[in-house]
Amino acid sequence: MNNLIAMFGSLGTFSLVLAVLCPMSFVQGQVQAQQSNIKIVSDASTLGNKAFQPNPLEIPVGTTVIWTNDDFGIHTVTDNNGAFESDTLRPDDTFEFTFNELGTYDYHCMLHPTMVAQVVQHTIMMTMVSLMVTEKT
Ligand SMILES: [Cu+2]
Repeated sequence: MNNLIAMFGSLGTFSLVLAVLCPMSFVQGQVQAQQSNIKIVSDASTLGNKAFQPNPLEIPVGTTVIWTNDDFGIHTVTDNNGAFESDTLRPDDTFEFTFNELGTYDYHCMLHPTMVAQVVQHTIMMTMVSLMVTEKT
């Protein structure tokens, strides 16, 4: 019986801690989710679908993605359907684009067409949840 009380006691504490921590980590997650990074890795021109990391990148709606050219060569970030297109990126150059429309974005490097990758927006359900949170804050 004492064990049971102790168990409920710690459960209560546990849920209290959860209740306090969850909204914070949820909001924190939202803030972090607003920006995401992709690297063009070293030797990218030979790496095909591993040239852009991470690939695929999954993001909630409204996220700004920042590409950084960590390679020694020059590259571009070019959407296959024209949604976005960088200038030529020299080493350490960056390019950013904010994704506001749900969908899957295939992109490549114009100078090395074998360099391909994908940015995927979350599902409609996830988008609705993130919109609700955004409106509240
Ligand atoms: Cu390239």
